[in-house]
Amino acid sequence: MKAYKNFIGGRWISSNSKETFDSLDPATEVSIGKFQDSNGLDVELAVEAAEKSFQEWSDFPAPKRAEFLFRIRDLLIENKERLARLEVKEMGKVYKEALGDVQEAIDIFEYMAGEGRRLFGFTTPSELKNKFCATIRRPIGIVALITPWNFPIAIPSWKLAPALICGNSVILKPSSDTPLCAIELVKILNEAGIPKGVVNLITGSGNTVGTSLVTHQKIHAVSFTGSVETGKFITKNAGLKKIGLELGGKNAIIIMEDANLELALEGVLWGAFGTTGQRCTAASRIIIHETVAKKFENMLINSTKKLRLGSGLSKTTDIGPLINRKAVEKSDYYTNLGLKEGAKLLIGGKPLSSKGFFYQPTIFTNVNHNMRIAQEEIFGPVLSIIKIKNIDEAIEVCNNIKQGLSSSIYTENMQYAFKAINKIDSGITYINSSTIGAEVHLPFGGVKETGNGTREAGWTGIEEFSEIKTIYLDYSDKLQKAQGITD
Ligand code: UN1
Repeated sequence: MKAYKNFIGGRWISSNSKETFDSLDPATEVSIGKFQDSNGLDVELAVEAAEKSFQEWSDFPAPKRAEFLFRIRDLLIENKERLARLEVKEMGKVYKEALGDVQEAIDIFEYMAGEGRRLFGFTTPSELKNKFCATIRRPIGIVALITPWNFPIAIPSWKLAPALICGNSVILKPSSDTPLCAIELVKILNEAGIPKGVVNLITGSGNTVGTSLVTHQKIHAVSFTGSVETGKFITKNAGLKKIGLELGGKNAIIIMEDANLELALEGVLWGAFGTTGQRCTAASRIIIHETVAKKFENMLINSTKKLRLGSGLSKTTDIGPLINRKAVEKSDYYTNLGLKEGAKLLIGGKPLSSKGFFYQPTIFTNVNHNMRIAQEEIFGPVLSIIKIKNIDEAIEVCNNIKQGLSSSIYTENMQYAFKAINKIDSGITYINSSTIGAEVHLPFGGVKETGNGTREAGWTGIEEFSEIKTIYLDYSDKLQKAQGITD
């Protein structure tokens, strides 16, 4: 069994702990490799390496840093199929979705490479004569990126690309469920010639490696995608670091009485069962007008029956496995809870008995919006249908959750659409499309417990990974005092 190493200061090295852990193929439960179960000492080494590299890297003009990012984009294109196959093996998502995941990485490196020739500050008039005011962007320093398993190439890339173009040095800690995807991504960054020590990768537990990164004095920013619980831990323990958080969602699709039901059906299947429900943006609640609910339920049951579970590498598979045994137990726990709470199970509700972490696509109806299955993030293929009487009730139910990442409404009515745009408490609202499929040049993130107000990707990704400096340049040759002070 191959043992993979950490990448520190441009070298592949073993952890000081001498311990390893396994990453399993979720479709077969077979280990795909051993990985370093790193400790605080490894974090120290990575911080030293990042510190050493920072000056040289941040001194490169940003358009020159961009050249590395364009090369990474090209290498990702060359390796797209290989990386997607690897991703299916380690994470389980179906091949076409894995290709999409790698494509998202390609897109963000391309976008952020373009930022190398922008990284805009602004100029604005001074209140005084012969004085010039402007802002510029500077890197933050050493930044820690802590990434999840559900987009094991795309999400590290969402963070790496802006962090690098802004001139930061980076320590990446990937999820212990998908360390190999991160290693292969970092190999590509290395092949593109990123200078030694600028990108470091440490595998290991959140408890040990994550905590060491979050609390380290020399690390000035942490970007994290994952659970609300860990997000709260980071907020409590990171001190005065700049923190970017992308946490959970309990996203809803609203279907109004005038909706194109065929179109809504496709959107629900894609949003609820795509990636086996394991996206922060996944739709886990359908909020539907009572007059079309019965008809839509029948359509949904018929289509769900046809979905085939299996290995993501098989062409006939619609739904891959969940990430691990715990995820299967969680989906099953919520199914049993839904039954206890009095919801009606329409279809699914069981793990498969075969090898692999498979769970049937599961749909509940007659769900009351206060039930725990309609309130808590399940991160599996378990969907709740809630009936409503009008648009105001739909929006109230939609907002009656702790988080607010994505949302969607199916309607032909402009007033309904604009009510959704203006009144739904979420970072993203789709009209006549599912809750998933965000594009990299637009801000990504959410409100309430989904985060702390930061947005990833697009221009906002630059804001996450840079500091603004304000410049006052006085060319009057005398001391001018602002705020009207004359002597
Ligand atoms: C996530 O699940 O954290 O919008 C990210 C989407 C994807 C990204 C999901 N582009 O569904």
